Amino acid sequence: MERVLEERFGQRKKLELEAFDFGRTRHEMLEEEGKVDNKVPEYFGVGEIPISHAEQGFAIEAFPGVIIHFTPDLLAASEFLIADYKMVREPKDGWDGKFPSLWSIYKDSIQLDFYAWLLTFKKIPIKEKLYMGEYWNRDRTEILHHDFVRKPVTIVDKGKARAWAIPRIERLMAGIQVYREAGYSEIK
Ligand SMILES: [Mn+2]
Repeated sequence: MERVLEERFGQRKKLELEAFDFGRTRHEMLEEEGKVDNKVPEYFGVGEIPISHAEQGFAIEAFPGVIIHFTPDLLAASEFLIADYKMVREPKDGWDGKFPSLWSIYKDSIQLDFYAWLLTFKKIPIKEKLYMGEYWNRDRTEILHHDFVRKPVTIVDKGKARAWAIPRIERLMAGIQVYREAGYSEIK
């Protein structure tokens, strides 16, 4: 069931990220750069972020019997901050020197609020989220632009993320129940 949940939650991310492998590799590179002095690369312009967790996986029993796996790009626990690298690819028609703000792209994303809520189970009280974006050209050969946005994560945001998760998990568990009643012992 853990695996099923993982896949379900992973699906949103897969849909969001068209070039999964590219993003993955770039994330790994950024993680390596971050390890050099435990700081975020300077070119993002975010100032000093004391990284406490880089790409650390968490498994949290968020509801009875429901374990959720997730891996934030980075945490700065001393600043109560969660951060996420984003790779934005140039659209077909190009940007023409006008880059959309990172916030305009991710303002409706629930991902970091949801992670922030999950981290309360680990006694890491997140109060802020930070998106750091690289804007790549269409061919993915160069970075044309950087942008970042830092926003508060309130108790209300975390509550909304929790509320967002509940019907999804219920639907999933109801689906699993149907399979069980039909006599399947395991879902493949
Ligand atoms: Mn990321």
